[in-house]
Amino acid sequence: MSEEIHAEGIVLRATAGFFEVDTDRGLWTCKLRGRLKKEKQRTDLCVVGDRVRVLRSDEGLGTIEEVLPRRQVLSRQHPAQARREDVLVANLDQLFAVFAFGDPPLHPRMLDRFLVVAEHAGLDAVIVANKLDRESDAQRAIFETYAKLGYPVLYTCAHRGDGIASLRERIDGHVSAFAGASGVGKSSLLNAIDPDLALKVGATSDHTTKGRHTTRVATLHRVGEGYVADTPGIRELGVWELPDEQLDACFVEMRPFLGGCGFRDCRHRSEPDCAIKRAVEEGVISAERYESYRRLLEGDER
Ligand SMILES: Nc1nc2c(ncn2[C@@H]2O[C@H](COP(=O)(O)OP(=O)(O)OP(=O)(O)O)[C@@H](O)[C@H]2O)c(=O)[nH]1
Ligand SMILES: [Mg+2]
Ligand SMILES: [Zn+2]
Repeated sequence: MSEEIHAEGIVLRATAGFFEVDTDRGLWTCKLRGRLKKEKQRTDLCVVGDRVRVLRSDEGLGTIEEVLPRRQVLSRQHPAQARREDVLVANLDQLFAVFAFGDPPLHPRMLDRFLVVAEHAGLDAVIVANKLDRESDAQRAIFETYAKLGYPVLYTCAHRGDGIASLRERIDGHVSAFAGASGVGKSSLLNAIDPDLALKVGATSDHTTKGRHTTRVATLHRVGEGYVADTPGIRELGVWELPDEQLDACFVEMRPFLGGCGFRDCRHRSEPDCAIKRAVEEGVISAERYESYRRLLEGDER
């Protein structure tokens, strides 16, 4: 006697045509319904983060009957085809930009890049300052400048447990991505919240493998009451598709000055009567942040 069970869930993992779906009835392995597959020959038909309706009979494989509309997607340019993009993860609402005291070095330019990605993608950005046990005044001063811009900054120590409860609180109820250089402690932080995750720590910090581009697939982890994407290639994410004229608005402190320049299409480089450059000269906008803006505009870091 075969019983059919309907459920709704979220795709945690997608590999070779199989999808791991976290449903209200448990974790199911599913395939896409044939009709869905035929609709379009696309690889982004169903991706990690998608909300789906699934059907399962007995203990067998589930079938994804329907992919619900996406609220948001984070994509990256396909390395081989400049005009194609891969959807990496759908329905994110939060980006954690994870940095550390001590090692690896804190690059404000990289932090600004993550913040621009988040602003452009409409994600809430949260800055995590990990390895609090190695705190230095100079680095704390850098993090504090971002707190002053209005970004939440969480000071954490994955080893001692500082800030882990607040981090968990921010994760609950959201679908988030963790972005940050290798070695900042992303996996350590997630393990500190939920030791059952048992994520590998210190595994990829081997610098000899750094140049090799392993195209891992994005995976969502259930963490606390939320989901966190372990997102490969976040460095390549998002900014490439950002038109020049939208870049200034991705810097929160520039927003009040937009529209105040002499030229309507001012890019705030060397144009006369530029409200942004004036604000930089007056110290209202930091020279560091302006430098990040310039570099992203010139495409050096896009
Ligand atoms: N001192 C100190 N070390 C930490 C802390 N958190 C993590 N580490 C160490 O930092 C190293 C890297 O931690 P991971 O959690 O693997 O870092 P990751 O960001 O996941 O790195 P990738 O997976 O390579 O991107 C490990 O040796 C951790 O033990 C911390 O709060 N304080
Ligand atoms: Mg890791
Ligand atoms: Zn201007």
